[in-house]
Order: sequence, then structure tokens, then C-alpha cells
Amino acid sequence: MSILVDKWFAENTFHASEFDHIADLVRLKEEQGLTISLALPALNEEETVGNVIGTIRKSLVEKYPLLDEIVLMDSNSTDRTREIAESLGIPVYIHQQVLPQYGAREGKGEALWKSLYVTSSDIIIWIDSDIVNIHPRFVYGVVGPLLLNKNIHFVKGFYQRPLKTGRRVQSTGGGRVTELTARPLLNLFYPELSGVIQPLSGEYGGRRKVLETLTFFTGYGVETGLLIDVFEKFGLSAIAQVDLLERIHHNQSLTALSKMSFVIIQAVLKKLEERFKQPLFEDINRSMKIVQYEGGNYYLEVKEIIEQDRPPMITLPEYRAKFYLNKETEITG
Ligand SMILES: Nc1nc2c(ncn2[C@@H]2O[C@H](COP(=O)(O)OP(=O)(O)O)[C@@H](O)[C@H]2O)c(=O)[nH]1
Ligand SMILES: [Mg+2]
Repeated sequence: MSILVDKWFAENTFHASEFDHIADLVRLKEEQGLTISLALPALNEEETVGNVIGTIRKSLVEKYPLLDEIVLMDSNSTDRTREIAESLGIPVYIHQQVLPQYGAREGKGEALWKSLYVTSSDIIIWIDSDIVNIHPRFVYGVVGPLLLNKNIHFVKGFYQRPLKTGRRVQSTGGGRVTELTARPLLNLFYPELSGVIQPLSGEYGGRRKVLETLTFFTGYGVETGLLIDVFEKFGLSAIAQVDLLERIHHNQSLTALSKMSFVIIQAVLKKLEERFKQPLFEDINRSMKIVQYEGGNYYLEVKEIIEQDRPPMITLPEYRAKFYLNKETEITG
């Protein structure tokens, strides 16, 4: 096992600087007849979303035609997020209004799942819209391995995550849920994935052909679920990771991270149930007690936190009609 992981780590770990000749990437893309979409999940990101869109568009649409499409996947932000994206001329979707016949759940994963339906390219890339030090490498770094190697289907970004506490910045203190929950759990139950440096990174992407066959958790469990699914369906060699250098975003409170951990653990347990084909955790607790401290007193707040999943996009007739109508009529005709 250790040799297998070491081999994967050595062969499938890239660096964004390997792909900084963007003209070469565009040529590779055109030779392979591929198109690439970037979808930006956003919930109240007015501070950063404009700069994220502007920076990426200038370099990877206007200067080099690497991206064929950029869309914003919003979830009813209450700030100026949508207004800013619209003013920059990119299509804005509210996930609650996409495929409404399936209802609308809360969460980032729901927005990513629905982004498969509204985008049209062969390769889909997602990056978070709260990146403060946005740079085109966050996109071309993830695109690179997919254009370089036909056997790679899914690429995760990784980076140094500085933690800002007041005015102090610690160089590697960020990624607390990653180090204290996600990586230990993956090491325990999916040791093949133990070489993945940032399993929860929001900068990743893959081929539509693969992504449309995967189940999506609707909340923060989405990254964990997709990684495990790609591994189980397509094998470790289909996964690559890429060093995107330093990434700065808005660090969340410890309470928010605690809830995130709760969801990541649920996601892994659900995947284990699938693996063992039995309901191992029938009576799993769906609510979490959050400890609050105010004015010298402790109290407990109960928070219902349930990570649900969405079926593979390919199973939706609406999706097949949009992407495969011609082929299906060919087959039936
Ligand atoms: N559309 C949508 N985006 C979301 C939602 N929750 C988070 N996001 C976005 O997903 C990205 C990552 O979320 P964030 O809360 O920063 O998570 P963290 O980086 O893991 O702490 C950011 O761009 C958020 O704006 C949601 O419910 N809907
Ligand atoms: Mg963030």
C-alpha cells in the first residue's frame, strides 16, 4: 500500500508552474477538440468575487482562449455578489432556480451538482470565489494535468494555507478540518487516498464524462464524496493533484469548522455504508450540540446537520436530453 501511494504521489503530483505557458495549453486543448468551463460557487462573496472573475477572464479568456465559459453558481446571496458578476457580463445562476422540479437543498455541493447542468463544456473546473490572492494559476494549474494526460480524469489543487488570527499570520495553520478530520479519516478508511494533500480544496475539476456519473453530497461533504467516488470508480491513477502555491481566503470560526467536520464525518460514513452495502450507521445522530458561551454562562445549541446526496447527473432525463439527445435518437432511430 505504502509503495502504491508513494508511486502515485511521485507520478501524479504536478506544479502549477509546469503549465504557465498558457498558449501551449490552448494548443493542447484545441488539438484534442475539448472545451472548458469554469463554474464559481458563491454565497455572499461581494468582497472577492469581482476580482476573481476579472483576473481569470482577463488572462484565460481575453488574452488566451483557455476557458470557453465562466459561470457564477449563486445560492441566493443577500449581498452584491450577483450584481457584481452580472456587471462583469458573466452568466449568473441561482441554484434554487435550476432544475426546480428536483427541489433545492442548501449548500455548496448542491450548487456544484447543478453547475453540471448549466455549463456545457467537456471539462469542468471549480474554484472558490473567496480567494483573496486570486491568480490565473488556480485555474490553469488544475486544467494542466487534464490536458496533458488522457488517463487523468480528476485533478485536486493543494496549497499552503496561512491562518490569520487578528494581525498575525501563521504560514501553515489553515486547513484545520483538513488536518484534524478529513486526512485522518481518509488515511483510516481509504489509505490509497492518503497522499492527497488537500482533499477538501475547492479548486479542482474533471471531465464531464466522469463527473456526471458521480453522486454529489449537497453540503461541505461534496469534496470528500467526489474524491472517494472517483477513486472507487476509476482508480487512483485517474486522480492527480497540483501545487497551486499559497492560497488565502476567509478563515471560518472554530464553531463553523466544527460543523464542517461533522458533515465530513457523515460523508465518509455514508461512503463506507455504500462500500459495505449495508446500513452500518442506521441510528447515526443527525444533530449536533454546539457549545455556546456568553456572559459567563455556557449553553447548548442544537443544530440539525444532515448531509444528503444527489444522484449522478447522467441519471436525470433532463440532463440526458440536453447533452445526449442526438445520440439517443441515433440509437433509437
Ligand atoms: N453557491 C453556493 N456557494 C457556496 C455555498 N456555501 C459556500 N459556498 C461557496 O463555496 C466556496 C467555499 O466555501 P467556504 O465557506 O469559503 O468554505 P471553506 O473555504 O472550506 O472554509 C466559497 O466560494 C463560498 O462562497 C452555498 O451554499 N452555495
Ligand atoms: Mg473559503
